Amino acid sequence: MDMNAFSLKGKIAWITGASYGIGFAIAEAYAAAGATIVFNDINQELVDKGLAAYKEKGIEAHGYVCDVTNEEAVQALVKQIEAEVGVVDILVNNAGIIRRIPMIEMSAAEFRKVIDVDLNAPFIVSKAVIPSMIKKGHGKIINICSMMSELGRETVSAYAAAKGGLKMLTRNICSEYGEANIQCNGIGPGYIATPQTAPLRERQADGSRHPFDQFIVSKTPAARWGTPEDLQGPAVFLASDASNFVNGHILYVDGGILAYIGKQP
Ligand code: NAP
Ligand code: GCO
Repeated sequence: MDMNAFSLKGKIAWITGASYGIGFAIAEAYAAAGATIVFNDINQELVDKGLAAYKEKGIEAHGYVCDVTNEEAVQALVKQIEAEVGVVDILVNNAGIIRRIPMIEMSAAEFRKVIDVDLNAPFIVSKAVIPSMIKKGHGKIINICSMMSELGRETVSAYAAAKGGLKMLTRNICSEYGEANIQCNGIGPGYIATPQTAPLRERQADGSRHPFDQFIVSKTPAARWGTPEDLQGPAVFLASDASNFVNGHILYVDGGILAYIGKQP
């Protein structure tokens, strides 16, 4: 096998919401594999923070302010990226939010907001890049899904609904555009230590570990939280020619959570 199939040399990769966290780690890996990095985030402060962090790693990233829920802004940004950098070969729909609120206390507006960022935005951004991918003859779209694409738990009804929907959007993009040589796959991260999950790992007043932290470690065969770096290898694989016949698949990177019924108390 030609190991260059794993290379991303000459490719342009756009990772949404990638100033820090999982998106940043994926972008870092893509740059190491040879790709040119484009990212956006919701405000200038985050983009500047991201640009500085990429620079520190020796990566010349192209950073833009763009709210991925705003279709007009996304369409304009795609035109700008194509003019300033080139046609996007690899899109990672990473930007996401969570609201942990019991369902009967959650307003419809809060529910809609989560669906808007975590499900409608991947539709909006994918729709904006697919026409140029078709013209170019290839494209890779990677949607960042979740354990909640498969499982439920208290307080995350909107997030689970969105990430479950994102799994099916992934399969539908594969179904509609596979013939155009576009591969659309998902990555389902397990519990990853990032600012998004920091409240679930906060130390208790007495210095002991958060009960949810203990619960996740006991529920994960790997017996630890994941790190953003754990997602790098799978993300490079799904962006590279090495995965050209992998389509509509959700690759769970969860230390084994979905395989495991849990420890007997
Ligand atoms: P994060 O630390 O919260 O980063 C997400 C980024 O997206 C932030 O920079 C955020 O900006 C940005 N963003 C939010 N709304 C946006 C919008 N409308 N337009 C543009 N950017 C926007 O999250 P993460 O933990 O790295 O997670 C990244 C992705 O992985 C998310 O889709 C998340 O659901 C998913 N995921 C995370 C875990 C985990 O355990 N951490 C597990 C499974 C899946 P702000 O800082 O302003 O919010
Ligand atoms: C939660 C978590 C999750 C994770 C992740 C799991 O409150 O249960 O925040 O939903 O972030 O998406 O894969």
